[in-house]
Amino acid sequence: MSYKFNKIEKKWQDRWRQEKTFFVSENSNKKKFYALDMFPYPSGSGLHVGHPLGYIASDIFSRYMRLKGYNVLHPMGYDSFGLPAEQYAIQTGQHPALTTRQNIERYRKQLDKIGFSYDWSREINTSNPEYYKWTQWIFKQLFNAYYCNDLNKALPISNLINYFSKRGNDKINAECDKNTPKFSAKQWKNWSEKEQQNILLKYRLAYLSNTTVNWCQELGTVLANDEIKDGVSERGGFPVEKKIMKQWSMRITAYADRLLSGLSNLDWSDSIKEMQLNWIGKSKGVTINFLLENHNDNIEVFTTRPDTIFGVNFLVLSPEHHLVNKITKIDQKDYVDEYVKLSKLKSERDRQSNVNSITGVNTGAYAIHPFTGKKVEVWVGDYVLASYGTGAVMAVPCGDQRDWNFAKHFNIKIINIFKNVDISQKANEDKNSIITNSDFLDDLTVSEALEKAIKIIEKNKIGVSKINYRLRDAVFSRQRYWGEPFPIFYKNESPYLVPDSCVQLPNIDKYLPTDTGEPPLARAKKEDWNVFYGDKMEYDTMPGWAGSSWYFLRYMDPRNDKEFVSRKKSDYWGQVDLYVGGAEHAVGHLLYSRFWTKFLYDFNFIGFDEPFKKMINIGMILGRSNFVYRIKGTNKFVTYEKHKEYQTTRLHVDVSIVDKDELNIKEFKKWRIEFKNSEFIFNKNGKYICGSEVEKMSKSKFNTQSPDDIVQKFGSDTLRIYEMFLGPIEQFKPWNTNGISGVHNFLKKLWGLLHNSDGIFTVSNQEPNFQELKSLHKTIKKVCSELERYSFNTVVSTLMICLNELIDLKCNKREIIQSFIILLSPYAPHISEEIWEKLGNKTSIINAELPKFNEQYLIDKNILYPVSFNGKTRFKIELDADLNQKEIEKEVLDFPKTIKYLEGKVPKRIIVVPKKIVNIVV
Ligand code: ANZ
Repeated sequence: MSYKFNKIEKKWQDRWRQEKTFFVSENSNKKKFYALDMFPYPSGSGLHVGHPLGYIASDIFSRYMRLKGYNVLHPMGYDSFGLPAEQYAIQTGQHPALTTRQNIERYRKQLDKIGFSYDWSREINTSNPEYYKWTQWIFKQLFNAYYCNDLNKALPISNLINYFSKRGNDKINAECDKNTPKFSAKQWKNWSEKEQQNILLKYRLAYLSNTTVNWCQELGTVLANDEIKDGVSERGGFPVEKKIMKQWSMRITAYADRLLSGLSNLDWSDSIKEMQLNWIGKSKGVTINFLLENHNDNIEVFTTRPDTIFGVNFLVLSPEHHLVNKITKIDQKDYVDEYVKLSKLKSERDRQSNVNSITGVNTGAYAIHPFTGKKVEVWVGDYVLASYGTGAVMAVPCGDQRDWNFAKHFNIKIINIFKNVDISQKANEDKNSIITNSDFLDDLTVSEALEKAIKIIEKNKIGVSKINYRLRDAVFSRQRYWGEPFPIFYKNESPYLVPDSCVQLPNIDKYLPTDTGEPPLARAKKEDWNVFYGDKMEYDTMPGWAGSSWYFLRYMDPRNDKEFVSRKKSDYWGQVDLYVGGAEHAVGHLLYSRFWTKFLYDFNFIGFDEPFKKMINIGMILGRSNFVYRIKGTNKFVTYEKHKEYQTTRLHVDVSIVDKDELNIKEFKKWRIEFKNSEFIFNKNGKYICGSEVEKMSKSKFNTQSPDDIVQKFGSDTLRIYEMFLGPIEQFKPWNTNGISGVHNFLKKLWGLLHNSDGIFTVSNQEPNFQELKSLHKTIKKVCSELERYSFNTVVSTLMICLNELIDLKCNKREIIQSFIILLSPYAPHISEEIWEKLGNKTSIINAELPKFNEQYLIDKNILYPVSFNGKTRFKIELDADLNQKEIEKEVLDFPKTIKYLEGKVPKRIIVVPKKIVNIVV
């Protein structure tokens, strides 16, 4: 019987489903292990071979940990709110819930065919109200909380209300908006409900505030910075402008320090840690006050280099700074207004990266230098960001490149404070404009000078030391339909929490903004909402990262309708022990879920404050794309060899109609209606050869390979092994199927070893010999040590070597095969279950025990004897070191190669030098 993988795989997938083989429960006295994949967004195009790479790795590891005796939680679900389903709904009018459901079904079918050991009874889906009611619940907890800087944790907002009514906010050390006024208990009590609510919003961890956003009128929504390219929307190329809008935000900045310090305990790649570190961007510095000339206000700047204060030439305000309007002199007003207007059109990224196009304008106002008492000009420049520090800088051209560029551009005289001339090279070029002036810096190192500067500044009450973070509060509002509704209603323009458990997404007629520019949910009439309170419901929905910030907790207790997760279950499963997924979420999902975990920990809802202990970032599988070259303005295509002779446009062509780079012309004409009558310029062999390139595997590049085809042709065990065999899991690697038949042959050879020529399963019950045990134990040792360091690809070659050795030894002995199959089972679970059953086992191989490695078999007891004929060495033979002369002679004479070299002659003499050589004289 040949290896009928299709039949075997179906049989076991059915059996696993029927017997609920992968069901896990927390009622276990085994040690737990939690292996998690970054759950997919079920897109309309289904899975390609790149998607399951990480899933296969985590599945192998989960199965391995089960064999090691752990109780393993290995769940899967869907991150199913998001833009593609909504776009599709806008185009076709189909409800996104419907397309999402269809896509999920398709994904599930594809996943099921790959033989994953997921406990599907724990499946979750973020767009299901049963799930998102708990996302809303977490939002409510965040709304009802503030951050206490004394205890360094989140606390109930009711504590704060209590405190305000007793003592105002004078002594409270809590995170709050910059513009929070000081007030007394008496003031608090005299305020209206609305005024009190407004104050509380300045403290809540989920809060509503005026935020500067990138508004795109045509798309009717706010865009993230990375959705804007060169000042226009990436999608559609529409203008984007800065606009102040009321938006929900999350006060993640309160957690900045804990998000930083927590990194040190995580077993994550250095590059991801580094990205989080930079994103959080902790800077120690000072805020310094500059009095304005003839004005009551003063300008507060943030600097990390207070030691350079004697080098201040001028101050620069960001265009959005609240003083710009107030202090600008009449004759400068038109210029300043125009400048402020123009800078609104630029994204923050453009403002910071365009070092060559320096822009700015003088306000005509002056500030007073706190030490020298001299006048310094106040400028406006968009390289200063409103949202960082205080939105104002003291410009020190001889210390800071951007200030230097600014000064040079506007011809401002540069002060040099570095007495010993060590200033930037450019400054040296222009010595005439340099005035030397320093007080702090004489003979001190930078850190000594800094320390001294801070002391003097604080003593003179000119400024205070301050830690600043680059991290911003996270905008949590989207003007979209297909996301979680907020559990919020408005009364008298103040937001309040909906008391019921869930606000469901109402049905609406169109998934577009209203004519007046309100979000799609504003289309819902009162009766369309399942609950309705106050004057109106919140029309924004939550961003994509809401549901994914806590999903790993829901898997622990997915059907609990009383709590988001019971404390007992989250205590049992604890942190994710192994998290597998791409590196693209480094500062999004991975930061937000750390933040929510810390928050839930503060309120004692869970007992750990970091979600993912160990993480592996999988490298992308790249696709090989093919191209055709269309001669501009024609429907004629020229072969790759000649394309440079013409002006052409390069177009992706579906790799499935290309064979070894040769285009199938017939299929090409059928592929798209516009190519029906296309003409071709062929190469000298009359062929059309396509260009090629390795790039990201993607539907839009027509270079995807579906796992379904491979499963159909070779089976999923082959697919699983092959994906691992491609190379180290963390590396980017191109997909090619050249080696796949080699992997498939490996499984066929295994099948062949265990079936006789009549196709009957046969194993021997003989005791294994030393040689066989040595091969097995070497393999046990290597498979385990490689897996423990997540080297999934090298395990495959180890198993292949072992099988080849067993075949050479003609070993089909039960004891050896049984252990080998257990080692293989995480990679090739179907064939392993089949053989396991044939070996007479009654329960699934996942309940087997990992074979124990025995060092004794690796101690080399054997000797490799060179065997020569008439003094000429012909081959080597491995023999037990304990054999005596007679036994050695017999082993050598019986050996097939000896018989071959004797060519039927009888040896005249056999010389055996024990432990050295054998020489046969013929
Ligand atoms: C004077 C100075 C002298 C500065 C010098 C640097 C070097 P990090 O380390 O990133 O925190 N800065 C402050 N607020 C800013 C804003 N809103 N937009 C743009 N730049 C801003 O950088 C802090 C430094 O960046 C501050 O220290 C300030 O320039 C500038 F030799 O002040 B420094």
